[in-house]
This record gives sequence, C-alpha cells and structure tokens, in this order.
Amino acid sequence: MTQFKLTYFDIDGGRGQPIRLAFHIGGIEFEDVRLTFAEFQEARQSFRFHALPVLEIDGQQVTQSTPLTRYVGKLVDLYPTDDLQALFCDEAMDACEDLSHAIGKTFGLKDDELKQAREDLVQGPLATFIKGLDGLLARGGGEYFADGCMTVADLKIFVQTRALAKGVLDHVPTDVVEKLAPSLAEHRDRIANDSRVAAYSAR
Ligand SMILES: N[C@@H](CCC(=O)N[C@@H](CS)C(=O)NCC(=O)O)C(=O)O
Repeated sequence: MTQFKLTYFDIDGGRGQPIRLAFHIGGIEFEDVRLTFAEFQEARQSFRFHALPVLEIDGQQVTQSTPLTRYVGKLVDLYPTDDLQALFCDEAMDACEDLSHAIGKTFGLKDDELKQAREDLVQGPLATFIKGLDGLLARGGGEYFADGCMTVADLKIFVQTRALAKGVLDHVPTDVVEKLAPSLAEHRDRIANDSRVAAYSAR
C-alpha cells in the first residue's frame, strides 16, 4: 500500500486543508504532520521550495498544493474524468490560488500599512475573484463548480470562503462573500454541510 505523509501547518485551513479533506473523504490513510510556525522555520530548508504543503509518496517529496489536491482528488473520485469538466475544475482551483497569492502579499504588514493593503485587497483582487468564482459556480449549474457534484475545486474554494467568514484576515469584513456573491456563500454552507466534510470537521 502506498504510504502518504502530508506536512502542513497546524491550522484547519490554507493550501494543505483541501488535501487533508480529500484524503479523509476517500478513506485513504495518511500521516498528517502538522507543524507550528516555529517548527516550520527550523525545518524549512529540508522542503524543496522552502514552503508547505509537502506530500511524501512512498518517501518521495512532492510539492505544489494544486497539483497535489488534483492528484488526491483523482485517487478518491473527486476529480472529473471528462476533459471539459476537469478543465472547469482546474480553472476554479487556479483562480482560488491566484486569490491566495493576492492575500499572501498582505501578510507581514503592520498597522496602517496593513489596513490600507487589506482595504485595497477588498476593493480589488478579492472583489474580482469572488465575483469571478461566482460566475464559475453559475456556469457549473449553481451548486458545484464542475461535473454536477462535489470535486476538489469545491473543497479548495470552500476552505478559502470559510476562512474569510471566520475573520482570519484583519480589516476584511467577514460578510464580504455574502455581500458580493450570495450564491458563493451558499456554496460554502453547502460544502460545510456535506456529510463527508461535516464528519471531518466534527473529528
Ligand atoms: N505554490 C506553492 C505555494 C506554497 C506556499 O506559499 N505555502 C505557504 C503556506 S500556504 C508557506 O509555506 N509559507 C511560509 C513561507 O513561505 O515562509 C503551493 O501552491 O504549494
């Protein structure tokens, strides 16, 4: 049996969380290594690109969260087999990744600089991506992003929209998704209430 070891931060969010969720939903055992930020700083040189998540597959280190999410999605039937639906799934995941990148640019700032950067984020990239993702959801039929059922795209976007609602970003209103894209907020609740996702959250 293939041995999986996923290393990510000790948070229930971020780029590693959709991978954990997909493993869980598929019932695939994996070693869930959760590092504190201090532990990461100590170990970072050992990771190929000095960043997380990292998935070891039978001891082989593989990086890059979206391909990793897609890979696990394929293993657990959460990735479309139809090429066009797979494209829709990939598009949504990459758009979400672009949003994460825009958010990441505001990390490390402080006080007024942080406040200004976050306000700019809300008016700029956050609005663009929330509305854009809402459009992709509508294209998928309104409930899921691709394939008419839950895929890894739904997991990845759910992790992001849930983080926004939890208020993990100072100066970003927690109802930003509701205000800009009510259907995307409903999507977040739909995925949260999916029995497989809810079972993971309840652990
Ligand atoms: N392109 C990479 C980006 C990885 C990345 O930036 N990870 C963040 C956490 S989500 C990280 O390790 N940040 C710590 C740092 O760079 O110091 C991926 O998608 O996996």
